[in-house]
Amino acid sequence: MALHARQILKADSTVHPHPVSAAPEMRYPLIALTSQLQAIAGEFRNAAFASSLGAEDMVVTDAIFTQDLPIAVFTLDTGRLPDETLDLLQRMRGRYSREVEVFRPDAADVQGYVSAHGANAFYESVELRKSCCHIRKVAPLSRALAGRDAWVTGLRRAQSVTRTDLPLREFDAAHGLVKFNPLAEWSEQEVWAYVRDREVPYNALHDRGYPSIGCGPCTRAIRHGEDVRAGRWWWESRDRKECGIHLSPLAKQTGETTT
Ligand code: ADX
Ligand code: SF4
Repeated sequence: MALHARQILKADSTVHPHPVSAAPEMRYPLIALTSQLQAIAGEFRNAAFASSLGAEDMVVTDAIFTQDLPIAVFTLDTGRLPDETLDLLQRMRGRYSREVEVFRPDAADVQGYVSAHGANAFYESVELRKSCCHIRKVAPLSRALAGRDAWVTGLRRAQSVTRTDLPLREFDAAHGLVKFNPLAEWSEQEVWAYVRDREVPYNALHDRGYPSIGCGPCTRAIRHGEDVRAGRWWWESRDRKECGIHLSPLAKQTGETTT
């Protein structure tokens, strides 16, 4: 199955995000997204979408829930999520008839880390940061994907220097599953055009300078002109800012996270 979003419906990311006269499908590739999700659900009986509850992921969730596609939606509650993210999860219950499944870290692993290093030891070194992410995100993700035959993300190429080669479909060797990134080609403007048009609920932090949102202690607002992921793990260098849930096959061999 070939997924070529721009061949199905061409949308120009340079178009103003909210032109009153343009039809929605001219401002974001809705038909392409719908076709991709339907194709995934048709090919895989047990696919799941991983949602961080960020704006991109609200787009994909809205498309899955409103079309009632047989793709499960889950989130990883690390135990360090901002209140605004938990509030969004609550608001979604009033909006959609389907539930977001929540996976949490192993309590003993969290306790072990906190006793050995301290609750906020992730500021001290990249190793301690990655091991916190491993316990709170990577291990719960493996549990969330157990028994699945494909998974879907809300990753976009334009988000980061580590994501510029992101394919629409790839094989995730780390989990032994096909992985889909249906928003790979979407621009930030297209994401927001969808959210505004369809009045999709979104995280209140997005209106306070947080384009990318992860755990509370590891996310800050960005300043004018900074890149969209500048507020994630801001004390680390740009090419390292990944939590380890998106591990490329090459990276698996070398033990590094890349995308
Ligand atoms: S991260 O690796 O830096 O944390 P980012 O926040 O950009 O990732 O999100 C990229 C994609 O990873 C999301 O679109 C989503 O598919 C997945 N993801 C990230 N965080 C979570 C989470 N807490 N729960 C579920 N999926 C997540
Ligand atoms: Fe831990 Fe920060 Fe990673 Fe969250 S983002 S799991 S708090 S290191």
